[in-house]
Amino acid sequence: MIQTFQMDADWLPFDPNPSKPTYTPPPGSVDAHCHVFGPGDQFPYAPERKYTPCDAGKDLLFATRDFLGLSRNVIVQATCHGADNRAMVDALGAASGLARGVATIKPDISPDELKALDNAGVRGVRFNFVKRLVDPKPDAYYLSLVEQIAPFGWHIVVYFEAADLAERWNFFTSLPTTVVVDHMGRPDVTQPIDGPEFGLFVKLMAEHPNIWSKVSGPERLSVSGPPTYDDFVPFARRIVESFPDRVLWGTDWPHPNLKTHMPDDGALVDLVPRVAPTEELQHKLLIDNPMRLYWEGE
Ligand code: 0GY
Repeated sequence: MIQTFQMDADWLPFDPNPSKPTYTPPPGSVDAHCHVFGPGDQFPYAPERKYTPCDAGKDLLFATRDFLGLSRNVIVQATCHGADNRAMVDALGAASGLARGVATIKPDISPDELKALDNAGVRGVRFNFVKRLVDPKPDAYYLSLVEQIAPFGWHIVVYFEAADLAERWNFFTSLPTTVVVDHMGRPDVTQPIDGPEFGLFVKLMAEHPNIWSKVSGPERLSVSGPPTYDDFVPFARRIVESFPDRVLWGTDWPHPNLKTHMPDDGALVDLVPRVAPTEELQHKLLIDNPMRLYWEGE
C-alpha cells in the first residue's frame, strides 16, 4: 500500500524560485550540506520522525544545484528518514558520481549493508545530538558505530547545540576519525564573537586538528535575518580564516524546520565571498576541502 504524508502545518516549504546568485562559484564547487525528503510515497518518512516535511526529491536537488552554479552535492541523511537511507542512496545513484552521502545507521547494521552504502557513495555517518530532532542515546551506542565504520575510513558528522558542547567535549574529542561539525555548533550570534560560547568552539577546532566545521546555516542562526544575515557573517568568517583547510559550505536545501522565513538560496550563495573573502579561501571552502573529504583518490 502506498503511504501518503501530510506536511506539518507549521512547516515552510523550500523557495521554488530562488534568485540567481550575483557571486559565481568557481567551477566544481560543492554544496556539502543538503538533504532529500522522499518523495514520501516512494520513500516513506520514518515512524520515529519528529517532523513531516514537504517532499523535496533528487531531481529538484540537482536542478537547484545547477541553477545556483554549483557542481556537486553531499547529501546528509535527514532525521525525517531515520536510519532508512534509501532516498539518499537513490539520489546518489542518480547523480553520475557528482554526489556523496552521509548516512544515519544503527548498531544492528551488517557489514554487508555498510559495504553497500560505501559502494553507493556514502563517506560518513551523522551523529545527531539535537534533542528536538532525535531521542538521546547512550555514548555506547555511538561508540559501537565508530567501531563498525572504521574499516571503511568514514568520517563522523556531529550536530549539536552550542549549549551542549561543554558536556559533550570529552566524547567529541575522543572520536578517532575526522569529525565535521554541522553549522559551527549552532552559536548564538547575538553573543560576542570573542565571548565564552563561541570561544569554546574555536578552542575545540584549534586544539583538535581532526575537527572540521560547516560554515552553514545563516537562515537558522541569524537574528538580523535575510537577505544579508549580517550577524552570522563574522562568525563564519572567523572559522574560515582561522581554519581554512577544515571548513565546508552548504546550502542546507531544502531547509528543514524553518518556521519564520524560508531563505532565497541565491542569497545564501552570495554570502560565500563575505565569509571567505579571498579567491584562495573560496577555492578551499568550495572545492579543495570537500573534494579531499568526499572524493579522495578520484
Ligand atoms: C539541518 C538542520 C536541521 C534538521 C536536520 O536532519 C534533520 O532533520 O538536520 C534542524 O532542524 O536544525 O542541518 O538540516
